[in-house]
Amino acid sequence: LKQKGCVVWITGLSGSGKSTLACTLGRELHTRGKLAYVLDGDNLRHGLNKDLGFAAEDRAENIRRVGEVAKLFADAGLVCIASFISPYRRDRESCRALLSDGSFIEVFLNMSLELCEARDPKGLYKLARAGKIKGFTGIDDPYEAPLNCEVHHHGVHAKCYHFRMVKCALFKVLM
Ligand code: GGZ
Repeated sequence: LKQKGCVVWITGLSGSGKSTLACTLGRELHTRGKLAYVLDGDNLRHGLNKDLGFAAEDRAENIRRVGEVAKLFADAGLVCIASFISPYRRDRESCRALLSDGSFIEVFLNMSLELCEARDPKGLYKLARAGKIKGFTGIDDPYEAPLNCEVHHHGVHAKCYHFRMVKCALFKVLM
């Protein structure tokens, strides 16, 4: 196996399209013969991280564990695509520090809160506005945007931007 592993780290608000992009990217890589694996809330927060909630220290621990697992996948030669809100800059930087230079590709889906809230695919923003979910990212919990990410995408609407994003990310992955 001659594949060099890396981590593609997708960050952004809830509803910014992280999971869709992660999934598309994973499929694109498979068609190109690259081994890839997606880590997201669905396979982490229901298993390894099911003891964690959304308080700041829980999110930090969530991201710390994800970073360590992503590093293991990268060591094994896979492209590990991690799709988490990961709202705190410091936590993302700690994950970056686990990887060698060039092996951590941070992708920021910069979709405005207004658009994410308008989409509200799971109705969570509505619940957060009604005070039924406390500490929701973007509403009453902060999101710290990356300062130096490898890929920065200004989202307008979720459907049509993925291809360009995927190609951009892929280019860096395949270099
Ligand atoms: C943010 C929350 C919260 C709170 C539940 N804040 O749109 P989703 O549903 O599928 O994505 C969100 C997911 C976030 O999990 P992460 O592991 O990515 O978060 S973090 O990186 O901050 O640890 C949302 C749902 O969980 N969710 N409560 N309070 N998102």
